[in-house]
Amino acid sequence: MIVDVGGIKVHQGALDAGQQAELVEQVRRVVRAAPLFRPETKRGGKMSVRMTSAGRYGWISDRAGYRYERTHPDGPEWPPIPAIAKDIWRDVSGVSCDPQSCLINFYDADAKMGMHQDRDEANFEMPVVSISLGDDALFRVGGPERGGKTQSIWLSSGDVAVMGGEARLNYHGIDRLRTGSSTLLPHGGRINLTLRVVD
Ligand code: MD6
Ligand code: FE
Repeated sequence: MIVDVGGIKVHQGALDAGQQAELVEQVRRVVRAAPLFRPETKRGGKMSVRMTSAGRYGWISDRAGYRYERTHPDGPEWPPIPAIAKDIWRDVSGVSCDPQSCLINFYDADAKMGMHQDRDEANFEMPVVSISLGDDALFRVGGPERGGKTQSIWLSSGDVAVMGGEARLNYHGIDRLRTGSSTLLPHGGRINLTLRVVD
C-alpha cells in the first residue's frame, strides 16, 4: 500500500522478509569495506546516528559543513551500491538514471535525526528514495519552511519512502525508534538507506 505523508510517498511492505535479510547482508559488506563513523556537526557536536556510504559519492558532515565526497574519511573510495537498493530505485524513483549515492544510517535505541532538508544535491528534480530496515521509526514530515505544521508516520522494516516532486525539499526527521519492534537485526536498532543522484 502507498501512503502519502505531506507529499512523501511511503510504499509500505515494499520488501519482503527475504529481500530485507539479503539487503542487510549487502549492507554488512559495505560496512566491512567502509566502516561506520559518527559524523561531527558544524557546531562541533556529534550526530547520534552512525553513517557510511556506497556509490560514486558519499555524504559527509564535519566541522567544515555538509557535502558529498568521492572517498571515505579513512581514504578509500566508497564500495558499490547494494544491488537490491538499486533495484528498488529502478522500481520507484520514476527516473531513468541510476543513483550515485547510497547513504547508510545506523540508529541504535537512542539515536534520532533532527528536522532537515536534503539539499546538497545539484538537481532537485531527482527524487530521494529511502529504505527502512529493522526497528520501526517515527518519521516526521513538514513543509518546505522550517517550523511549519508536521505529520508523522511510523516507518517499518521493508518500507520505502520516495521524496520527490513538490515534497523534495520538505523538512523531515526521525523522532525516535520503537525498540524491539523488529527481529531483523540481531542486536536491534535500525538501518536507513537513502539513494540519490548527486550531480
Ligand atoms: C531516516 N531519512 O529515515 C532519515 N531523507 O532515517 C531521511 O533523512 C530521508 O527518509 C530524504 C528522503 C527520505 C528520507
Ligand atoms: Fe533526509
